[in-house]
Amino acid sequence: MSGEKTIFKKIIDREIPANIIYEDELCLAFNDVNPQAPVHVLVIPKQEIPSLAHLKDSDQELVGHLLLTVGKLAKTLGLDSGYRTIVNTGKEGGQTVDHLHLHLLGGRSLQWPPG
Ligand code: DGP
Repeated sequence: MSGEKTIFKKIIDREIPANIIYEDELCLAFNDVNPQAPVHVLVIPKQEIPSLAHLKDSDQELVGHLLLTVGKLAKTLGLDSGYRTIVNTGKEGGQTVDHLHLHLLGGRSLQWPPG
């Protein structure tokens, strides 16, 4: 990829700080800087993939790993009453950082539909 690093790539490279709660060879999870719920974690691949729309068939295992990681983190964080997982994609989807990320929100009763 060309151009300037995204803020999430800078977090991966430890160029800017983040409250990292989990890391493995494929992904990183850290607290959202602007939490929308008592628990608001972002799970991101270390690989630079701009959005869900950029995923390829060959990313199947990685995507499964990201989703499984969300579920495991939810358990670890004690979200036994439920939680929400969101992937905003593109401008109208509300995506503001061009690095694929899964939001994990919980710790309060969440409303539906979103805005
Ligand atoms: P989205 O709107 O789906 O692209 O969500 C991007 C999220 O990233 C948003 O909830 C705020 C969060 N965010 C943006 N910049 C930073 C940062 O520098 N650090 C952390 N921890 N989160 C950030």
